[in-house]
Amino acid sequence: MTETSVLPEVQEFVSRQHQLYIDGQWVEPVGQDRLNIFDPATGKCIGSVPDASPADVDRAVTSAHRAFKSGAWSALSPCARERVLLRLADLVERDTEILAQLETLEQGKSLILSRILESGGAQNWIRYVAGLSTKVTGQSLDVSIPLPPGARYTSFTRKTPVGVVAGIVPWNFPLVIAVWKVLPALAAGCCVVAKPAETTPLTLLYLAHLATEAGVPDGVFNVITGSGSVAGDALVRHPDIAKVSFTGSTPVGKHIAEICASRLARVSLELGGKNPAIVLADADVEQVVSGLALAGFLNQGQVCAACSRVYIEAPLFDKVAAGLQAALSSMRIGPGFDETAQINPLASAAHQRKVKGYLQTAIDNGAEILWGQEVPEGDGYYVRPAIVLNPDDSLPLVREEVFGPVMTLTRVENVEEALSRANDCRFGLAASVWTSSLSHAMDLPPRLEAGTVWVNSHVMIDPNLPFGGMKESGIGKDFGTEWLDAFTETKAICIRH
Ligand code: TAP
Repeated sequence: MTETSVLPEVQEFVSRQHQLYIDGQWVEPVGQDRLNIFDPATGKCIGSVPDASPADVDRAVTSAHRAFKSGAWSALSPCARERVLLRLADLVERDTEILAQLETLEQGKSLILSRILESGGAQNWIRYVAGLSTKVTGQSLDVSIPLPPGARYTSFTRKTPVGVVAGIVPWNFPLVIAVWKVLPALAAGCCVVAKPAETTPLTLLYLAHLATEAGVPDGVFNVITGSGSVAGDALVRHPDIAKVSFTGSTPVGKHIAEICASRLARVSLELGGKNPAIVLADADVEQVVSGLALAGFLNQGQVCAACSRVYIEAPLFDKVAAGLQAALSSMRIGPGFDETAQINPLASAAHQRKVKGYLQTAIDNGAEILWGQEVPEGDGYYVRPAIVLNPDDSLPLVREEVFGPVMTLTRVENVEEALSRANDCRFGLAASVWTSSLSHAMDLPPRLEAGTVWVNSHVMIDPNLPFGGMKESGIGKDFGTEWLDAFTETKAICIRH
């Protein structure tokens, strides 16, 4: 095993006495409570951040509200906003290795993945979103208003920023999802208070340092660290929050939706998934095996769009199962800083317990399981990856989001059986179809109940491809040009002349 050394800048940042980022300043929280951060590869405490109280949340929202009302950001020209955000992307690029290492230290994922999808992905998404600043457009509308007789009207719509946005971030991709929650709001002219997950706050705090350097005005972007049940809840309930942009689990998303409904605050919810793949008898087995091994075990399956259920037409079942077993056996397990390891620890001890619990229930029910390599000795949050063969559909790991390195393979007799079992699920985030037939590639995606459907691929996302769930996987879309709609109000203006 050869582990990449942690940069001195990363060590220094991790060990800082972190504060809250409010009104462009680093400020002490009202209380003394702190949240410890653990290295998932060792289980050791590596630092801490403030556990913000409702009073801290109020300070942050008040600062964002004041900045919004002042027009310091929303009244800047679109080009000026775009310039600041592009500068932020350049700074993320400058510090890309620091951000990648911070991510691996606090979240556990492979450093290679952190470089490509977190610090690399953040740059791409920030640049895409920066460009949206100059694409906020309304429409010109012809109207037929009959009164008073002879009156003429010119009508158009304008998109105006919705106000102060709460951006709430999960722990599976802490940096790039923070970018998804914060940056489009800024592009639309809103001000933001962001909250990271309590186990993975470091990269969002680092992004706040870069935002100051990029020239984001004071109060426009604030970060509070703290628990979901106290700081997150106070943020969502704050009367000056006009919009909540949330990525996380379905139960918390439903709870947030109820709070927002009580005062009609706007809300976008990017929630959990239980994403199926349908493998048809005419699929290319090699492509299926390499594609699904990545889609199921990338980031240890802690991916909202991960493929967790595979329905395979009978003639290919044994070949695909054997191929996936071989792929799994070849995946080395080790810490994220060991660049030769493909499977790394899960993000937290609590999550490790949860995933092991799903597997134990499957074992207790006699499920047939193909295992990956043994996990290393020690206190890291590792879970041995597993493929469960033909599980009973009533097992919790078939019906619920496991969010771990666990995939089920189920033999089906035909396309219709595959479709009906794939759709028999309360989630509807993503799905894939594996086939060499053009007609299946065209016919099946519209019949799958999922916000994104890939053909001969799975889990591939892009800033220009709208992404979001159907059913209990959420409300609203991230990405694409319609992203701006989530952070703007459409105002109709009608001028009589
Ligand atoms: P959650 O437990 O739902 O937590 C997400 C965020 O919400 C965290 O910052 C959490 O803070 C906060 N939170 C918890 N309770 C809250 C409350 N009552 N009010 C306000 N905020 C609250 O999700 P997670 O376990 O971090 O993330 C994994 C989930 O995210 C999975 O279900 C996954 O599918 C989903 N996800 C979805 C997508 C998309 S795009 N659909 C992308 C990534 C992840 P604490 O950390 O302090 O609890």
